[in-house]
Amino acid sequence: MALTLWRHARLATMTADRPWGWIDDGALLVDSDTLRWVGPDAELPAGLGDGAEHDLGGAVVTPGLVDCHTHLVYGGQRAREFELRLQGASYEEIARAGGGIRSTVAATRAAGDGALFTLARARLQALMAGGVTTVEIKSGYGLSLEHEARCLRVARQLGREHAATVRTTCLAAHALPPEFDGRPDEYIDAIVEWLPALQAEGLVDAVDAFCDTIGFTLAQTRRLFDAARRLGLPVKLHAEQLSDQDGARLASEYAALSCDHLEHLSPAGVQAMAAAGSVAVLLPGAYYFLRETRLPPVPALREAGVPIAIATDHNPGSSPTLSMPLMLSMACTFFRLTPEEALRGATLNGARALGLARTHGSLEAGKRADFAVWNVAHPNELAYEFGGSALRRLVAGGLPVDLHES
Ligand code: DI6
Ligand code: FE
Repeated sequence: MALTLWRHARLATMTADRPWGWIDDGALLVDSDTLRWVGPDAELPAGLGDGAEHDLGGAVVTPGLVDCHTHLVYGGQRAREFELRLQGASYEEIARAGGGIRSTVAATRAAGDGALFTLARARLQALMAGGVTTVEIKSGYGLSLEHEARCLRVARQLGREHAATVRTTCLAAHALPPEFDGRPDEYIDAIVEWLPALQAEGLVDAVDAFCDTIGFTLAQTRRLFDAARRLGLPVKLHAEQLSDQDGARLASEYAALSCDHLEHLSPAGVQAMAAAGSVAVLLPGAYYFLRETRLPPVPALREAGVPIAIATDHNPGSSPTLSMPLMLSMACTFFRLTPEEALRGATLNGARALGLARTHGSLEAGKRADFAVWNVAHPNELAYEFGGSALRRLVAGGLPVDLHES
């Protein structure tokens, strides 16, 4: 493919050297799916040939957004559970009574392959309509070898059929399936047995667990992480969401890519994450939807130099949103991130949380040509507006995305 030139953009490259990585009148030179050159328009190299050229007329351009934590593949929905919570039942009570995650597991197992794919595809397209070009998709609503594999295959198929980059994470340790009632250790043994087969089929980029009072214990999480390590798979952890289990410290021992949620993270957990270089993935949609009141320790994370990412956590129980622009707003309003920190969290730091920082998440020569063109005059408006999407166009892997049918 010939070179394509995108000129006269106000570029928020999100490279680290200056606020927003700002370039006032910038140009992007795209070679196939890769950025060949990024810089001030006036400094464009000579002799580029006669490829296509687009004038962006001063529009703001950011890296394509990275949604580094989603549970996109599942059947059914949980609006009834939402009503029950409004009548006073808690998320934990519903989960302990066999609702919650388990009810989605039943709906997921009952859904046919085609239905599972169609539902997940519509969700991915909605995310892309908000500017997302990279998405992590977790399993965790199958909870058997057959059904976890089915969900991960759907995720892989989405990646093949869309311009977005899809990373898959095995979250079989999300909840205890009914057939293992009262036998959580045996369930962990089973996952440890499944992992090599899932990995051999190319279905797993990382391993995750839900370490909490209604999830799995530290010791169980450790056994799972040991198995991941034996297979050379990186780990992530749903940590300190509903209570402090010291999960972030455990995850740090395994150099986790990220610890996610973190409302109950302790100072020792912050230090462990800083030492391990793990990303703190904050999930304002779940904070909002569960009416959490405890805030993740953002000032401590900042001070310790822990990179902060934000993501939708899209799932039917605690965060049924498909809008990364809304997460930018909520990250600022609830968690007091600056608009620039929020955008960095939705781009470069999201890529770091997926182990993709060398190829994704910022506008730099050598990275993938994923970028979003916005109907705003300054990128701080992306976090300021809420409830809509100011996206004008999206380019993924160098190709314009049809936003009506991405
Ligand atoms: N924490 C969450 O917020 C989601 N999973 C998890 O471990 C909720 C999943 C659900 O309620 O279906
Ligand atoms: Fe989650």
